[in-house]
Amino acid sequence: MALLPILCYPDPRLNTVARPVRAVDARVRALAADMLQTMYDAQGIGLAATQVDVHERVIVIDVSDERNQPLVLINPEIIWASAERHVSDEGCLSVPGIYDGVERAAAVKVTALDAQGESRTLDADGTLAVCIQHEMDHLMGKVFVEYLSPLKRNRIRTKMLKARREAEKV
Ligand code: K2U
Ligand code: ZN
Repeated sequence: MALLPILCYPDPRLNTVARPVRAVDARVRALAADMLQTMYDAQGIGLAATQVDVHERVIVIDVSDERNQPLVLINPEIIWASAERHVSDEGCLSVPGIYDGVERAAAVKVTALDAQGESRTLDADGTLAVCIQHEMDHLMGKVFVEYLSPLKRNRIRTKMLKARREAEKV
């Protein structure tokens, strides 16, 4: 397995729309394993393939306290979302250090293929529902800062670009 570099906002590659996975094979399973290792290493609870510059519909998630219940969602589709919506504080491994409120459906029903290529249906609420919607946005090329005001988004963009310049100096 390998740690994969995570793209940082405002990298334009984060705005790429991911294509469906054609076959759940050894390559896709290796990608999911590398994504899980990368997510755990970064103390995240989710990661989309888009964030590691692989533009295929693969998401990994682990919302367990023990960090031992990994979910691999391949070609995920939300087939139902509750009318009830909640605002929760979100962060993103591609926008380090930035957290802000985002409104999303309180609960979702998702179908996806698992790492063995089997079709699964998942009912999610709470943090899992938020994470799934956050990661599915990534697969559509959307970063959570796009839900914020233009003023907030521009301040975040400036901060991220400054941090990138500082890192390049080292
Ligand atoms: O897409 C990601 O970067 C993964 C997010 C998933 C997530 C975001 C908001 C709400 C629920 C889940 C992060 O792994 S979770 C929060 C976080 C952000 C930065 C650094 C560490 C953890
Ligand atoms: Zn994210």
